[in-house]
Amino acid sequence: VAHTGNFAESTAKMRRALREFRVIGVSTNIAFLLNLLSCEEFCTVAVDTGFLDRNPQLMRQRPSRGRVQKLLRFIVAVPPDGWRKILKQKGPEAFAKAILDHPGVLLTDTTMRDAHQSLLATRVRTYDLVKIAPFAARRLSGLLSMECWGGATFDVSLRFLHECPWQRLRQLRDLVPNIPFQMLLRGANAVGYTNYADNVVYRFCEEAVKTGMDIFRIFDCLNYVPNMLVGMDAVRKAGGVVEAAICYTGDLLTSKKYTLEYYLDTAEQLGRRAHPGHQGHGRPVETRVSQAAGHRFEAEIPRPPAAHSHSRHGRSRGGHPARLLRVRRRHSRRFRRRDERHHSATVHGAVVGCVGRSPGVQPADVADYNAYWEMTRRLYVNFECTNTMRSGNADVYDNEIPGGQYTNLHFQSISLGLADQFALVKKKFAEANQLLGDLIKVTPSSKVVGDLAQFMVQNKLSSTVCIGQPHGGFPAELAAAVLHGRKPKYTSRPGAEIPPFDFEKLRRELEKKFGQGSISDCDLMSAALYPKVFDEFAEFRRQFGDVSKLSTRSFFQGPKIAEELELYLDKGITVYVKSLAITEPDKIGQRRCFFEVNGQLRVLHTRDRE
Ligand code: 3PY
Repeated sequence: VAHTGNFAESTAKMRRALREFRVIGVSTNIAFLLNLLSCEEFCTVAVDTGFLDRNPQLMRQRPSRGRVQKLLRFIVAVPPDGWRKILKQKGPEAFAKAILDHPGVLLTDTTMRDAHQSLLATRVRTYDLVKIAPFAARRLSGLLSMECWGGATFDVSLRFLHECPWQRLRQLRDLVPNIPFQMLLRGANAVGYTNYADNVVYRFCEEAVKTGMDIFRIFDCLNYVPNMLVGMDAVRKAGGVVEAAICYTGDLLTSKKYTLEYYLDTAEQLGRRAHPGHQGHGRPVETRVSQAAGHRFEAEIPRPPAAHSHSRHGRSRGGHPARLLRVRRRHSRRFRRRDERHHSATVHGAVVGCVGRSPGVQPADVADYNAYWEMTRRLYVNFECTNTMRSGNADVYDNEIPGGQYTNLHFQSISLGLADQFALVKKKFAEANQLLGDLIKVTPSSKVVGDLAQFMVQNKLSSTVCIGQPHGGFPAELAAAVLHGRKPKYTSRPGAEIPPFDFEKLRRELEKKFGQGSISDCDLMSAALYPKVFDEFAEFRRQFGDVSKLSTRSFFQGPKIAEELELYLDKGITVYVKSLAITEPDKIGQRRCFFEVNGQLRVLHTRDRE
C-alpha cells in the first residue's frame, strides 16, 4: 500500500479499488501504485484488463525531483565496514592492538550519551536517537566508537522518559551494526549510585554485551582501584573491551594529594591496564604535564591513550579544544580524542581541521549530523543547560565541579529554592570537598559533595551511602563526627561484603506484581539496579504501554488538534492517529478526547490532574 500523506484517504481509495477487483496484481513500483490510487476512474468504477491500455499515462513515472529515489538509495545501502568488524572478528586484544597501530587520530562521538547528559539533562529520547542512527552507520562509519549508553542515561530513561534502556541499546545496535558502541560504567556502582553485590555487576555486563555493547569506559568516582577492578573483570569475562579510566578533577600543578606520582601509581595498580587520562578540568598546561606522565607510562606499557573531557570552562572556543589539541600533539601517533560536550561541528571542525590527518570522518558529514541535532535539540528546550547557563564558567578551575554535574547542580539548587544563592553553592562545593578529604569528583562522589554543599547553604542534614574509599582515607575528624564512636561499616571494598544478589527471588516478586512471564532478563537487571524506579516504570508501562514510540513533541507536550501522528508500533505496523477534539472538563474534571485511529473514531475519557 502506498500513500502520499493522508493515510485514511489512501486506504479508503485502496479499499474501494479492491472491492472492484477480482484479481489483484502486485506491483513494487510505487510511482505506478500512486498513479492508480489517484485515478478517479480506477478507484470508483469497475475496470477491465484493457484499462491500462486505454490509460498508458498511468504507467509513466510522475516527474519527480529524485528525492525519493535518493532517500531510497540511502536506506538500502549497506553500512560500510567499521572498527566493529575488527572487534567481532579478532576480539578485544587484537582490537586494542589495531588502535595502537593506527597512525592517525581516532574519534569517539559522545552525542548519544555524554553530550545530552551534560547539555540537556540526559533527556534525549530513543525516538530521536534511532532516527539519526542509520545516518551515523553510513556516514560516520569511520568513528572508533559511539558512546550511546551508560552513565546517567540508564536511570533517566527508566525514571523520567518511561523507556526501557535495554530496548534503546537493542534498537540502536540493529541500526548501527558497524561502529563499536561504548558505554560509561561506574565500576562497582555499575550504572547506579551505590555499590552493588558483585554478581549484579557481572550479570549487568553480560547482559549489556549480549544486547550490543562493545567498549566499557570504566571508572570509579574516587579512583578507588578495588572497585574498578570488579568492573574491569566483569567486562572482560563478558567479552567486552575494557577501557580503564582514571578520573582527574584537581590541579595537578598545585595539589599535594593528587600529584603526578598519584596518577602513575593508580595506573600501575590497575594492573598496567590503563593510561592516565583526563576527566574534568585539565588546563592545557596540566595536560602537557600529565601527558608527560602518559609518555613515561607508555614507554613501559603500550596502551592506546584516550582523552575524555567536559568543556564547562569555556565552551567550544575555550580550554577544551586547546587541551585536546595539546593532548593530540603530545601523542601525535596514538591519540584518541573524545569530545564530551559538543556534538556541534565547532569542536570537531577545530580539532579535525587542526590535526591534519584524516580521522575517518568527514567534516561535511559531521556538519550534516550536527544539523539534525540542531533541529532536534529544539524539542528539548525546557531541559537546555543554556536556560540557566549562558556562558562558559572558568570558575570550575576553582570549585572543581565536574562539567557533567554543573548544570544539574544548578537545576537542583533552583528546585531547592537556592537559585539566588548558586554562587554560594559553588563556593561551598569547594569547601565540602575539603571537608570530605578532597575527593576525586565524578558520579556519584560528585553528587555527595554537591549534596553536602547545598546542605551547607540550606543548613539542613543529608545522608550519604558508602561508595568506596578515597585516596588517603576519610579525614579522621570527619569520621569521628559522623560515626560518634561506632566502628566504620566498611573499611575496604563495600561490594566484597555484600552477599550475592538473589535474582530468582526478585523475579518471583516482580512476576507476582506484574504478571507471570512479564519480566525479561533485562527487566530483572533494571530492577536489581533500581528497585523502586523499576517498579514505577513497570507500572507505567502496564498502564500506558511503550511510550518510546511517541514522537518527542507528543511525549512532552501532548497532541495538537488536527495533527496526524504516525506511530510505529512494531516492524511493519504503523498506526495513524489524528486528535480531533478535546472537550472542556465536566463537573468531576473529566474530559472526552476524540481521536481518529486509522480512520476510525475513538473516544477516550481522561481526568485532569489536580
Ligand atoms: C556518569 O557517571 O554518569 C558520568 O557522567 C561521570 O562523569
